Amino acid sequence: MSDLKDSLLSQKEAFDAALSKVTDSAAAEQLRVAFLGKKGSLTQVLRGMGQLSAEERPLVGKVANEVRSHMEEILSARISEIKELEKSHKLKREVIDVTIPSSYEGAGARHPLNMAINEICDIFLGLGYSIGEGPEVEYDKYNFELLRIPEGHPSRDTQDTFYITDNILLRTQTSGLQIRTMEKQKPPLKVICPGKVYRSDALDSTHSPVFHQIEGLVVDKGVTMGDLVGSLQLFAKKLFGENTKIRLRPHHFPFTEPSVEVDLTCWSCGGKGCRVCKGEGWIEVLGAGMVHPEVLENCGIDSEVYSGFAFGIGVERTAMGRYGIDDIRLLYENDVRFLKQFK
Ligand code: 2U9
Repeated sequence: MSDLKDSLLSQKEAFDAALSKVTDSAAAEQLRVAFLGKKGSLTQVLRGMGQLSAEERPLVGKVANEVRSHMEEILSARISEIKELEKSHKLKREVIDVTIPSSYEGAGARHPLNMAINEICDIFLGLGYSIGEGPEVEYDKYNFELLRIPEGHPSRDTQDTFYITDNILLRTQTSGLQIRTMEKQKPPLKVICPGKVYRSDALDSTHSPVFHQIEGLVVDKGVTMGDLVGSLQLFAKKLFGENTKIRLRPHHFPFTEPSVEVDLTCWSCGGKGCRVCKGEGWIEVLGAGMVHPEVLENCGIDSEVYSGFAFGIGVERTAMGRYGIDDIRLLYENDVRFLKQFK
């Protein structure tokens, strides 16, 4: 009996000594398991009680209970102390010095291309158009076929593009979106589609293999070239000022007939001729035309009943004119010294 009692007391001493070295929660838990756990050393000692006589058992049991309660109490007191200490260390570690000078560089600015897109879209929203957006990865059918640009057509060369498979490509124009709109909705239709387009062009001061377009489409009964000219005239005045005039030159696009290229009076000299317009007085900004009847029919629209006009605006060119940028590459380099100027 006295052996067991001695073991219990030496367990207590060993526990007290070990506890005095415990400084964190993990070590406290280890200690609990080592002494009080199922396989802990105190538990092992208590197993020996089965061999004691009926008289001895309550006496040793009393000591055993005292030792166990003692261990549990001082361990839980130590754990509370450690928790408090850990909390105060954490608070000290995470303290934020609000007096340290900030590395904040100020709010960013909208990119000039997005500024131009927003400005142009706002004008057409004001004219009752809705805005459509669609996939940059497009089927050949939507990018070329339904727009009267079959395989082998020379205009596929000028729009040489990046193919993903034989019939899936990076769109060269946003027109696929207008086709999808016509397939889904019956006229009257008035949409503009802004977005990125891709062509296999080398990068220089005026060309980029990725650029932005805004294409517009209006389809209704009795839409005429006069409506197209009036709409573009209004657009030019809103974007570049009341004195801006437009000039139409005959052109060819497979998807419109007749087709035109549209020049605006130079935003720099107002038409007199200067360095910006290379002495011309005019700057080419967009292309347009009456939607080819076959394109309407390709989308299930009766070309005997409906007609429409379409136009395409090069966003880079417009932004460069609007904000006086002389090299397209500046728009893609993301140099903050350049971008900061548009705040
Ligand atoms: C449908 C039918 C016709 C869209 C049009 C142009 C003329 C045009 C250029 C402007 C500068 C491309 O970004 S650019 O290089 N675009 O000249 N785009 S008419 O005609 C359509 C569109 C959709 C269903």
